[in-house]
Amino acid sequence: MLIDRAVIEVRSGNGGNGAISFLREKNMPKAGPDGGNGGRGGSVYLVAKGDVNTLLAYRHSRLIAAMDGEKGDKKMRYGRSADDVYCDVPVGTVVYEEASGAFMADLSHEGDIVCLAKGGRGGRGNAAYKSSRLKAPKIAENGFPGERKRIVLELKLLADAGLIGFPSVGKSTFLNIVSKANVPTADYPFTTLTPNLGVVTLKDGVHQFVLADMPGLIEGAHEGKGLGITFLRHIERCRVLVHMISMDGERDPVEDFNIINAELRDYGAKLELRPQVVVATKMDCEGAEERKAAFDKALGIESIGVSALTDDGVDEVLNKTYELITKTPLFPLKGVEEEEVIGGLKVYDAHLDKKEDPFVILRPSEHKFIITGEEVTKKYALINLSTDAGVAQLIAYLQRLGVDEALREKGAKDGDLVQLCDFEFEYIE
Ligand SMILES: Nc1nc2c(ncn2[C@@H]2O[C@H](COP(=O)(O)OP(=O)(O)OP(=O)(O)O)[C@@H](O)[C@H]2O)c(=O)[nH]1
Ligand SMILES: [Mg+2]
Repeated sequence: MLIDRAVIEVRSGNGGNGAISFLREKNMPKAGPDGGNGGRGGSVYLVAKGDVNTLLAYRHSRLIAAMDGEKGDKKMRYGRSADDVYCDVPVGTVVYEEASGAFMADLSHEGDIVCLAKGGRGGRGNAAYKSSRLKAPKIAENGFPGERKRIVLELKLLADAGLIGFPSVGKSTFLNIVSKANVPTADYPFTTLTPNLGVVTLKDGVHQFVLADMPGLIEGAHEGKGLGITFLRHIERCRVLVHMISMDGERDPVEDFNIINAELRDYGAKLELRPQVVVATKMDCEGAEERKAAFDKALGIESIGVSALTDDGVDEVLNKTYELITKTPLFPLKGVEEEEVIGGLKVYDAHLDKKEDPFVILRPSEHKFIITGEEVTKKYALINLSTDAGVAQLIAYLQRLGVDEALREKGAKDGDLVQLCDFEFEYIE
C-alpha cells in the first residue's frame, strides 16, 4: 500500500543560555566578565531522496525533535551547538504547515531540502555585554526558544500524464499494455486502490513519458464517495489527462464524461484546465462504434477509439498524449503561487530572511554540504566567477564569514562536496 500522506510533529532545540561569570584571580576579585554564549539548538530538515518511495516511515506520526544547545560557561566557554536532524522523504513530497495550511515546500528533485523548524540561537553570555560604560555586566541572555509545529507531508507522484475515468473503463489494462507496469485488473469496480506509475516509450524507441493510473472516480467523489478524490493529488503534477470512457454500453458515455469533469473541477486544483486526450475504450464490444459516434457528436469532439484486445488506437493515444505533454507548461500545485529555485536545487528555509545568520550550513547527506542564507546568496550573485580572481574573491569572502570554521564544526571531511547556489567545490581540511 502506498502511504502518501502523513502528519508529523517537529520540534527544534532551544538555544543554550548565556552564562554570567566573572574572572576570579587572587587580589583581583572582579577582573572582568567571562560568561560565554550558549550554543544553538538543533534544526529539523526534510531532504528528498530518490531511494525512498513512500511516507511509510512517518505513518505513525511521531515527534521529530532536535536537541537543545548547551549553556555557556565561565572562562568564555561557548555552549556546544546541537546537531541538526535530517529526515529523508520521497522525491515528490509536498510540505504544508497543518495549522494554517500554508505551503512550505515542494521537494520535487533529489536533494531538495526544507527547514521545518529552526533551532533557537544561543543566548549571549555577560562577556558580550562588556563595554566602556558597563565594565561588570551582570546580565546575560537566555537561549532563544525552538519551534514546535505540526506538518503535513503529501506525496504527489511525478507523472507527465494521468489516466482518469469511471471504474472498470480499462485504465489499468491500458497502463499494462503501454508500459512494463503490472497492475491487477478485474471486471469489478475499484480494482485499483492506489495510483500506479508506468514509463511509456513511444514507437520511435526514444521519447518517453511517465503515465499514472488512477483509481476510478464516480459522482460525488469530491465528497468522499467511492474512493473519494484525495488520490487526485497525484495528478496535480500531470500536464495532460487521458480521460477514458467505456463504449461497452453499460453506462451513458456523455453523462460519465460530464460527471468526471465536474469532479475534477470540484477538486480545486484547476485540474479541469489541463488538456485532455479523450479516449473511447472497449471498442471491440458490440455497438461500440455507434456509441462512440453518438458520443463524439454530442460533445462535438473526436475521441480516439481503443481496444485492449486488438491494440487498435493505442499508439495514437500515446502520440497525442506525448505531443500535448511537450506543448503544455507545468501547472502550479494546489495552494502554491511561485517558488524560487537556486542553482537547480530548491532550498527552503523558513527563517533565512532573518538577519541574524549571514549563512546557514545544511548537510543533506553524509558528504554533501550546502551553504545558504540571504546575505551569502546575495553576495554570491554579485561576484563574477568567470575569472580566477573572482573565484579567489569568493573564497576570501567565505573565509571572512567563517564558513570554513562552520563546515569543520559540522563535521566536513577532506573531499566532501560543498555547494553554494550553482557553485560547487571540494572541502579541504
Ligand atoms: N472487451 C474489452 N474489455 C476490456 C478492455 N480493456 C479492459 N477490459 C476489461 O475491463 C475490466 C476492467 O479493466 P481495468 O483495467 O481493471 O479497469 P480500470 O479502469 O482500471 O478499473 P478500476 O481500477 O476499478 O477503476 C477488466 O475485466 C478488463 O479485462 C477492452 O479494450 N475490451
Ligand atoms: Mg484500475
